[in-house]
Amino acid sequence: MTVFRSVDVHLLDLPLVEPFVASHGETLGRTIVVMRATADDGTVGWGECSALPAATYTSEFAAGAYRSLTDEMAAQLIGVELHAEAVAGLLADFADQPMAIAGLEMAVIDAELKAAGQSLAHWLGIEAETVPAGVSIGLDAIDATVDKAVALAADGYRRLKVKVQPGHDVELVDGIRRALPDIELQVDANGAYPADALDHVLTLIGRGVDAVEQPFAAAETEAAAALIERLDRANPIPVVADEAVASEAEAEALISAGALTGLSIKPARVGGLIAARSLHDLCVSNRLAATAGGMLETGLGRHALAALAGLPGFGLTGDLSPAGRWLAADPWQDLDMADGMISVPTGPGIAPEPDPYILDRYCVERQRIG
Ligand code: OSB
Ligand code: MG
Repeated sequence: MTVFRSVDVHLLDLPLVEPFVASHGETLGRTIVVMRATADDGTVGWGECSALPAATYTSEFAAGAYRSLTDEMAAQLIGVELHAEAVAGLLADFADQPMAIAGLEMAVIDAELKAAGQSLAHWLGIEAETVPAGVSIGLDAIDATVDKAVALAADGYRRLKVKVQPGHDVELVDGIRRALPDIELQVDANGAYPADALDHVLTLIGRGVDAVEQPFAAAETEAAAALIERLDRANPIPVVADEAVASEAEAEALISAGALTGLSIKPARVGGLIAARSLHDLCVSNRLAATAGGMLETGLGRHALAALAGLPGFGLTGDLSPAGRWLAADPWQDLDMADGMISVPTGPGIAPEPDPYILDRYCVERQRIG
């Protein structure tokens, strides 16, 4: 049990290496919330709320999460006997803000682990020392995207996840397949295809796609189920849900409807690392392909993701690139990548302490609660 005396919430504005473009919108800079929780005994834990700068992917966004965390949520953690497993329950009134909850829970987990001198990987029972590196590629002109795919494959990435949308798909997959016939290739539409585009999605898959992520909007359960049924005969690649699943209950409903055969597990989207671990277990017991999903995190969030991805049920390579794939500046140390593999972090807590100068330089607002 830990009692926290303060939470320092920071709103950062970090520069990106290149814009991140998906069918839901464009991210030009990485506004992101991080928080430091300080326990009565002086132990410190860091958490990240990975909500994007704008409410494009889900309804949460960084500046809104900052307000919510500083106005109400962080105060719930102060002065009470607490352990990480209790955080989600304590914040049940804020269940519509899973990314903000995930940030506070991460800070509590980090503090507990640092106090015990344990790594997140140890806490999760991870045996793997490395996990395969995968990388996401945003929407861009076809030629430029194919060039990027070739360059990233040369950097060692084992899997490419390329963003697609209607009119920006078959030619792109053909181009990548011509250049890289053997690479593990996933497409992610962020729900951009209308339900009646089923035949077109099947055509796209037939060009050499190994997994398809969220082809239809989150609510289009029947379209996803129809796609899975049609694939059964032809080429049963995983149909991976991302936006459609924020909780175990939603995952179970889609499993019953035959509407998912894979799941992108993002700790932020599902309310934290503990919920992410439960969803991983659900995937294992239902024989679903699981993949560790990224959210353009800082090195802190990427450290957490790299440990999580070491769980044995993650059979599909995740969005597991170093934070520097997207961020041009980052207060946290980055992941180590060599020969297409990412090292599972083994230091105490989730990640080493951030660089205070870089944190200061890119911090646009901060507030101490408690
Ligand atoms: O749809 O998977 C997505 C990033 C932010 C929001 C949604 C998505 C993504 C990615 C992962 O594609 C990119 C990454 O973190 O490397
Ligand atoms: Mg996705």
